[in-house]
Amino acid sequence: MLSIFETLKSIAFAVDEAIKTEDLGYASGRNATGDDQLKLDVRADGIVESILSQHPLVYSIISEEKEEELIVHPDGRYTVCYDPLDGSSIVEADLSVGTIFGIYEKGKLTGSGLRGSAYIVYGPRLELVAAVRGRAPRHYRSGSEGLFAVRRSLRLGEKGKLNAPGGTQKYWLPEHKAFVDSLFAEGYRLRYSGGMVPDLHQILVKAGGIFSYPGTSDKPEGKLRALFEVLPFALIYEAAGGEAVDQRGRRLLELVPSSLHATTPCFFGSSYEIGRFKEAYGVNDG
Ligand code: AHM
Ligand code: MG
Repeated sequence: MLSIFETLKSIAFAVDEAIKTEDLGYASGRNATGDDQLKLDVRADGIVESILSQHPLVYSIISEEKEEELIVHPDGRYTVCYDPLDGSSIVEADLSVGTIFGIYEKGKLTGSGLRGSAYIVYGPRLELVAAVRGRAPRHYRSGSEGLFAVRRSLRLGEKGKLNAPGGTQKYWLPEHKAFVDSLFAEGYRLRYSGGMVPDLHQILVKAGGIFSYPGTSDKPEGKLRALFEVLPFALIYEAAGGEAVDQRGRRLLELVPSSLHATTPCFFGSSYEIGRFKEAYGVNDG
């Protein structure tokens, strides 16, 4: 597992270089979910595929940008699900974007099969966060010697100050609007860029708050994909001492996605905010 995390560092530098220097226009295709693809989505996908597929522990890779699983080492142990360029719609505005990885036991593409996860943030600095279950996530930041680990591991406090509410407000359910309004009434600050990687990273680095992407009247199952986006962050938030639940208050790490590209409502935060969410929605599981 640790050697896979090492491989992600090379991916970080290669994709960062592509974002900084390559064409931002649209490609001719659409991805597996029907989104228009940027040339950069395709390029980032190619970089991740070519580097990850060289690692002998990787049995297969599955990209958010592709329909099918690609088996690369039949004797390998893990399936790596990845979103090569999350938030690509905001890259033209030069906002931070990211790459997300979920490392699953081969044949177990479920919350319980997830063994480790990581994400890269392409911002003013290049950063990487990697975690296995039960150990505080390690935070790496770029410097003159490449990517180096910062001394402090990431840990969420009991309560934060930031609120990152996703989805189109017009379609929020009344209980969601009441919940978000109640946090602002308590003094929470809005921090939402439209990129889940920097938005969730900010809450982790500042040690508390909540990110939500709920089920809405137009998208009852939310927008974010379970295997590529939601479960990897669920592991990282739990490893940091926070919580990650679905709209019924169930732990996301117990989720069994119905298909490779299935989406799920998701709420990530420190324990106070997740407790407030459960009260507002009248859910107690988990
Ligand atoms: P993408 O994988 O197509 O880039 O979409 C995922 C992104 C997340 O990073 C972000 O949290 C969300 O979409 C923003 O969606 P919205 O604009 O509906 O708030
Ligand atoms: Mg994405």
